Amino acid sequence: MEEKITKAIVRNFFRKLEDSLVVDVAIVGGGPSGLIAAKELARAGRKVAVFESKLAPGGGVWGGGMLFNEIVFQENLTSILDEYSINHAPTGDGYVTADSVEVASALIYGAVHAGVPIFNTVKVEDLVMRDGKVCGVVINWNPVVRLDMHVDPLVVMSKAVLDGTGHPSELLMMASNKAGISLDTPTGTIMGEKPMWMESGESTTVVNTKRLYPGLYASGMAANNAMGGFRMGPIFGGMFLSGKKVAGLILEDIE
Ligand code: 48H
Repeated sequence: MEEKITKAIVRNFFRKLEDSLVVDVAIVGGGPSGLIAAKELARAGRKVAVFESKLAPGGGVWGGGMLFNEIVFQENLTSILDEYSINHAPTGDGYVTADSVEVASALIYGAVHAGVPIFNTVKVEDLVMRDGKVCGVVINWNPVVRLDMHVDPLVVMSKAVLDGTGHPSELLMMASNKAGISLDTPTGTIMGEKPMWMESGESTTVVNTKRLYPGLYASGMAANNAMGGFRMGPIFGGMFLSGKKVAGLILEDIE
């Protein structure tokens, strides 16, 4: 029995990995915007893989507000929650609340069930760039990176790469600092996230969601950090809309 169980896991994991070495879209970060984009792109028939450095995808959803595990959405966006069969309760003043554990697990299930492999505990540590375009990601086990082990990474090639890494916008940082390229921001560099202003942050998250360089897109807080948007705390409508928007932009570009 021991041999069968081990063989089953090894075979199927490597089948999944080998099948994901060349994809249409490599999504980096399994936060809400990345997971929503993943499901949308897979539903549109694209080959997608998500790379998430933590053991549990879901990003900043799980913790709700200050570890109170509820998050808030605009009442006019409940159709997206309904799409994922997420329960929600009206606050009576234009918003709804949802259990953050239910939201995180629904988004993860939504992506995986749509056919997207999520490689958890895998950190993207670099980009592949060729002829003025981002065309892949460099991956390693996160524990290897955290333990500072001197281990060379592997590579996944893709037509598009999404930086869904949240506040630090890690991939855009790499592109800007390491490759020295000019991003499509007013300064050509990462402008830096601004302080809390919920209303502005919610709307600019969607506006800021865009292609920043050929082959390289940003969603959610990564897009806000790049474009100098305000933060918005534990309201997630903007993150959901950002994931949907970036999926549409990528689809248009890689058609
Ligand atoms: C692999 C990586 C890497 C890497 C990071 O932060 P997230 O939840 O992402 P968003 O932008 O979809 O959602 C933001 C939201 O959760 C939030 O923080 C809000 C609304 N904040 C408002 C406020 O005021 O603070 O998820 C990003 C994910 C995480 O799971 C990281 O572990 C992962 O990306 N990640 N994965 N390789 N190099 N870097």
